[in-house]
Amino acid sequence: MWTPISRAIDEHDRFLVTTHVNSDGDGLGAELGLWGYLKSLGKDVRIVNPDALSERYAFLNRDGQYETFDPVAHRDVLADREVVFFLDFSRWERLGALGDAIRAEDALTVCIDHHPVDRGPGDLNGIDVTAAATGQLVYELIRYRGGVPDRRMATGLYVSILTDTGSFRFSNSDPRAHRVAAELLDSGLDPAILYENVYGNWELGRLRLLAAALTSLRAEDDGRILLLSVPYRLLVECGLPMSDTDGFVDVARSTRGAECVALFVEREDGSYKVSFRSRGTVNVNHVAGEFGGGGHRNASGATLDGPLEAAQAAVLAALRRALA
Ligand SMILES: [Mn+2]
Repeated sequence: MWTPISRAIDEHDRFLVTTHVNSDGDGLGAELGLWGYLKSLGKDVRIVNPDALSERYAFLNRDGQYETFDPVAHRDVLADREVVFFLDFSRWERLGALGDAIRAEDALTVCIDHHPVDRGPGDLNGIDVTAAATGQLVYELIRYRGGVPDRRMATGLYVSILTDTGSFRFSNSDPRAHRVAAELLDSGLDPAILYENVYGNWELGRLRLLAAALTSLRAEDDGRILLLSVPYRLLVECGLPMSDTDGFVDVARSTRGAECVALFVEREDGSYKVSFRSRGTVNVNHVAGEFGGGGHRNASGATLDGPLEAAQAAVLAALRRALA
């Protein structure tokens, strides 16, 4: 899988690295790892993302390397890139307007991802659905090429695995993920400090958002299905981006007897970003697919139109079918 991608690294000098909208710890961490590695080879590399870095992950941005796409400011940068790396997503739509700007140029596209997809979006695709995180795949690519991540790269790659395994609690926390994490710690990282940076650094407003989400709880079918919601006006009141609701769905999922959970977060336009979680063999990747979304078997997402009542009714019906 790595041979053609490795060759593309050798044969080119100007790279762009990007991840999906609503960037998460895996996408951002994988970017930091790959960015650092390409720089260590003397390459010209930029990270340009479709939206701004969440305050939560500011600790990854010590070198100010994360740029937010601006169609005017980045026109020349995009025009002279030879290779664009897509990290942690497999659908062009997940790039928003940045996707159109990349399509308008003729750079080679390389996708590295672990989401299930029929056909990868890149000219080259390094897709492995058995990998716990995209950052783990970036690590394996670096090792394949004989490289060893330095502490800065290792920080990103460790955060990728930490966040996509739910702090080594999900079923993807397999021996391979643990082995890679252990090798990353060998570069001198302190796992307690990284954990504090990611999970011990909540703003007070985020606690208020969680409180609102929990207050909105609807328990259906004897608690086998849990629905939660966060209204847009509350995000505005708390001054926090939608990404600060990441993880709320996992809080609900820890309830005994809960087999599927759906969190509805309202966007400015009145549509809802819905995050799904399930246990065991209940497949919420299929459920998200019914609404044009996707993800993994036990964690997925989709967008639905409002109002909330109608969106929840549609999702409830789909979850009941998935449970049946
Ligand atoms: Mn991921």
